[in-house]
Amino acid sequence: MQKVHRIVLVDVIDPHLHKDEAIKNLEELKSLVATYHGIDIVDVIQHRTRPDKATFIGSGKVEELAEIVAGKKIEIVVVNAIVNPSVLFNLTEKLWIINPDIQVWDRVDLILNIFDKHAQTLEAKLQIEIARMQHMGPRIYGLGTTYFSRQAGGIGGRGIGETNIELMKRHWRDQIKKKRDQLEKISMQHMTQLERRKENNIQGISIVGYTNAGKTSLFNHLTKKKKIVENALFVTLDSVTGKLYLPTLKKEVTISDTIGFIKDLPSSLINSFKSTLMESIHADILLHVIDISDPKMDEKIGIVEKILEELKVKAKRIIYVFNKIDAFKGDGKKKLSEISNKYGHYDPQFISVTTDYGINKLKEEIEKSLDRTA
Ligand SMILES: Nc1nc2c(ncn2[C@@H]2O[C@H](COP(=O)(O)OP(=O)(O)OP(=O)(O)O)[C@@H](O)[C@H]2O)c(=O)[nH]1
Ligand SMILES: [Mg+2]
Repeated sequence: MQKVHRIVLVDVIDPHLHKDEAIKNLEELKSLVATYHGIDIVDVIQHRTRPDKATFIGSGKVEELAEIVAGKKIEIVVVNAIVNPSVLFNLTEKLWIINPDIQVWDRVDLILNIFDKHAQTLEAKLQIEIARMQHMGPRIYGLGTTYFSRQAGGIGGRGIGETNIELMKRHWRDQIKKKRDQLEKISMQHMTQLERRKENNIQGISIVGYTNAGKTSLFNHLTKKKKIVENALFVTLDSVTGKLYLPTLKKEVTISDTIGFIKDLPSSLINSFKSTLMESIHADILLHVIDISDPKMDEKIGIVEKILEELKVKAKRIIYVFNKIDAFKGDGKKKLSEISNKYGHYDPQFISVTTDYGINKLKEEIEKSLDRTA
């Protein structure tokens, strides 16, 4: 049995927002916590126009948080934002007295820790280590600055503290460079493979989309592979390529499944995953898989579109694949017309991997697209 972590979620919300709405906003963070095998014991939500500069929540709320940490044996505090490293440090300092092992994370820390648990290949592991080092670096220098300036103050000079921080930074940079060089070698192998396929005129399709949309389910269905599918976030971290035979075109193409996207991914994290995402960046066609039963569908489409733009994908065509239509509840006609208005130029397809609905039509659409882009 995996250890279950006792977690408190901390959020600051607009004073005008209703409590129910605030809780809804925390839903994705709660799914992330569950994926990490955590139990969200309590939520500490504060209404204020903007987060406190030093501790995210105000000092009264910090007291409340400290009592919860003590009373409920909390191990991890997760702040629902990406915050300045000093904020996490200040909060940790206030909670240390209660639990010397307390960890205070932001959203990115939580995501990185999930990645860490799910990573299987050397490539994924290296990418996570680099992302983690980049994310943690400033926090450690921050800690160093506080620590060393106190120390230096005590012995009457600033020089020692600064030199030590410089040394630490240099060591950190060297470590990151070593990992980058290792990753570069793996990326080069990918690139060579891709180029070989191009030379042999083998076209490539790549499945992308928000996490938990059903990408791996679709990939398994099309390739008859058995990659892990789970109702959790970031189940897939690596890129896997399979083959798809297209009967009308009488040819085989490659199809790849990869890591899902989520909101608030810092660019540095996306950049570290470029090696895994290489198949998607260079694919001829992208299948953007979307969970049509998700109330936040439009927002999530927007987030994926933005990340694809950041990645500078070269695909000649993007097909929007609306999955899970079996689970859609509501006015279907209205939804269809909204989709065709908003996303009509992406040849929307409607499928359910679970019931097999629309899969043949999707394959025909893929054939048409490939025929045009060949
Ligand atoms: N109702 C319904 N559920 C589906 C359908 N397709 C996939 N799912 C479920 O959606 C969940 C996520 O599926 P995955 O295929 O793992 O999703 P993913 O996009 O690969 O997720 P990550 O790799 O974690 O980003 C699983 O519980 C699937 O069983 C569908 O057509 N209908
Ligand atoms: Mg997956």
